[in-house]
Amino acid sequence: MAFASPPLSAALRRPPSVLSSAACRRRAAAAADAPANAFWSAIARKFHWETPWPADAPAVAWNFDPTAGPVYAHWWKGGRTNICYNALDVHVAAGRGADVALLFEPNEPADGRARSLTYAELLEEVTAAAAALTAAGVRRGDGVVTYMPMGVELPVVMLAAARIGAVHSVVFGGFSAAALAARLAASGAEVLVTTDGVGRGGKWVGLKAAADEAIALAAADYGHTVVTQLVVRNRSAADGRGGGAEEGAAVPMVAGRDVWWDDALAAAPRAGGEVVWVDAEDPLFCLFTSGSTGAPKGVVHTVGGYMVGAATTFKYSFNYMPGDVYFCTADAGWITGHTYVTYGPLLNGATQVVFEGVPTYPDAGRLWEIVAKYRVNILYTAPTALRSLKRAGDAFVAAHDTSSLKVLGTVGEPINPEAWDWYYSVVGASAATVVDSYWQTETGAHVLAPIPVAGLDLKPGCAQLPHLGIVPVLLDDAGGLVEGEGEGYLAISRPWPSALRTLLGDHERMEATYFARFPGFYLTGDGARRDADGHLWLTGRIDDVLNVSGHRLGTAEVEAAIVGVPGVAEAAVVGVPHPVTGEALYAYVVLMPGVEGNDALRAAITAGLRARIGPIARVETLHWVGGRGLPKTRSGKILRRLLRLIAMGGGGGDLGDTSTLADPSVLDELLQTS
Ligand code: 6R9
Repeated sequence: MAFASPPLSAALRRPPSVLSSAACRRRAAAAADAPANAFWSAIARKFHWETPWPADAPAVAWNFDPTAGPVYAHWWKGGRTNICYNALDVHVAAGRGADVALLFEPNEPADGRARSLTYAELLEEVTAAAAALTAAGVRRGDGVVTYMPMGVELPVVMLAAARIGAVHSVVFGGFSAAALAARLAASGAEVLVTTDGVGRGGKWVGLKAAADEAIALAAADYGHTVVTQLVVRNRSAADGRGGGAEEGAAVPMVAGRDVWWDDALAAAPRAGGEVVWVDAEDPLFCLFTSGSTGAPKGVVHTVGGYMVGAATTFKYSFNYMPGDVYFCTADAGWITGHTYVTYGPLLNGATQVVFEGVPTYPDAGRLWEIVAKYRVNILYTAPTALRSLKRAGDAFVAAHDTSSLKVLGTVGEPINPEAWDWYYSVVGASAATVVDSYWQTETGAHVLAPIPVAGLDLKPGCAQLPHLGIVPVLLDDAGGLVEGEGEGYLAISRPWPSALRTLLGDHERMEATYFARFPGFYLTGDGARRDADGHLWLTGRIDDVLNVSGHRLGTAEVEAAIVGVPGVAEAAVVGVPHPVTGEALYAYVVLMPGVEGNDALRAAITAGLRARIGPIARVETLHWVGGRGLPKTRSGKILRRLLRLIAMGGGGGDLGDTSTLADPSVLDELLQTS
């Protein structure tokens, strides 16, 4: 076992009881800090610290109340460590270098690219990669952006950046050039690491061409220069110079800027890959995610707390035992791939499968084939994947031996009881436990989960219990605590190690988004209900964030992309339930006078969304709005509640309170056109 931890009971605490004033709440919080500090510090000490944090300092110093001063939470500040060293060197030094770290499974089951890497081999690759980044000018605190598919190289680059104290910003390979350009500029990174392309299902997706376009856009639109682009060779022609985006075709390289990854590694000096010891509160990465308003937010996580949170939640949520084989289907372009592919498993010295492809290619048995091939014990995937695989039929599961499975994790959105039952009874043959993990990019690690060792009766569709050291509360509109059974805004009342520290370049936005409405609490943006057993059920977002196939999309960014299409005057987007993707986009579009809503305009909107965001932003239903426009209040606020009801079929004729509408006749028109 990579590290042992104190008993679970120390951290499985109930929320504090009713507290009457903010001052009283703060006093109680300070008193409640002591056991939590001791608990987390006991775990933190299991890691390697080059310099321990000051002995007389508390584990955490914090303030969640913006009316009392800046919001912050610092864990083990002053201690110096390195997360890459803890994920790799520690295991090799302890004689576990021959243990398998990564089992790479390619998109095509039998194309000969499957390979495995031991901890010693992974350390060698990461050390060389760190030297290559150093040679490219990357130093402690600098940004490195990646735009890569899932594979071995993505975690290698992330770990290499961490090794030299750089800050990685992974941009999902499915985002468009425009989305990448905005993130490149926001991150300030001068080094971009990309890939020639990747096979995804039956298609070859060229990434280098989009990366080139993004670099040009970043320069033109934001005045931002990418100095070096490192290009991982996946399957471009071996000579690699000049050509297109087809699989096996050559890729054009810009002299002086673009360097093949393997050339960079070969040329990298032996020195330069050494571990750079950083403060626990140095930034580790920035990951962009969608908010309810404006541009995507760059969520910043720091080294020490994130390391402790990622490792601890991986171990307990999945009841990880040495020797277990773990398989998470997430792409490291999302937070799940950061915490539960790159960092959590490796910090525990685990063996994991890294999968390049999709669950439905060549057929819907692909995941079960991988489970059987590697005797996977712990599987972690998303409800949307389960729903589409369930639709394909049980025979795909039955064709493979999945009896090695002991833990079945799910994440990304609420799991509907039908998908849960199928996961439990068909995939797990009623012999494995289902762990529905609730968390967010901002929380860095699991927040609610039915931890298997807690000996719980599982409830399908319920994330159930607070994770270690998490104190969730439900708040009502006035900010009062909802005690006992009831529903409210899900918030967290005390700091936890892997919490976000800030939003890149905009600390005020971080305070405004998560702390201003209910001072003293981190507001998740989700609603939840507490049942008679005290278990928590997520009820969905309470803001304008949509969740399509487990991917977060802000209504504002989708609407901006639609309004950018010539002929469109205004747009409003809502989410409606969908049997496979969980939620689907339903867009109300108001056209310019004289413009007609037809197939050509529909195609232009689809293309506009792809260009501004990427293929994940797909509108399921387009609703051309008539001359009366959208339902608005007198102050011009769009009444999304009404739009949601109409999108779902008109609420059976009952639209509830419509008295705030400036012009009630818009409703009749919308109902007639739907
Ligand atoms: C890890 C991740 C976060 C949002 C979150 C919530 C939804 C995630 C969930 C869940 C119900 C679960 N969400 N897991 N809702 N049950 N088990 O997905 O991060 O991309 O930041 O999304 O996803 O709405 O607020 P992220």
